Amino acid sequence: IGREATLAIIKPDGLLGNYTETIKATIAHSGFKISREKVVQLDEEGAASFYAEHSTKKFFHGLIKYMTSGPVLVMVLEKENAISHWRSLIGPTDGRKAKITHPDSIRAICGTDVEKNCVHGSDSPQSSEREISFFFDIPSGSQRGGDDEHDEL
Ligand code: DAT
Ligand code: MG
Repeated sequence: IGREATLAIIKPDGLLGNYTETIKATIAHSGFKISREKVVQLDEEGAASFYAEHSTKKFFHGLIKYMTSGPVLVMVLEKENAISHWRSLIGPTDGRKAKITHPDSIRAICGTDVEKNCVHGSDSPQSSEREISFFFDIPSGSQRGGDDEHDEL
């Protein structure tokens, strides 16, 4: 298994609640390299497109409202097994349940409930490729996701 890249997002409540330093310390201690990062204010269209797979779910509207409620910090994390390692560090989707079943996970520390869960992680190589190119230029130069003026903070 070679080096892999995954997309991580610190969602609006995570940024607002000053969890960025704690989360970045976990990222560094766990051996990831942050190869790209930027702060983005998603609009409704962008958030809906990013979460298109959930567009028929009843929580979709709330999810879009939450994800557009303030800026997010988007990062590309690289290491061996980055996708599954980051998913295991963030813990289960429901931040409230995470506090009981995975108390050391990031969502247990900064998540509130199943909607406001503070962080995102790609769930497969296919989604990580799609999600990274949604926010960042890929080397061939195609553009998606907008707001690239705020690249590389
Ligand atoms: P994950 O973010 O763990 O991959 P997911 O892809 O199933 O979870 O859902 C995407 C986001 O949608 C999730 O981070 C928070 C929100 N969400 C998921 N299930 C929900 C629910 N039952 N009620 C409210 N929001 C939900
Ligand atoms: Mg998901």
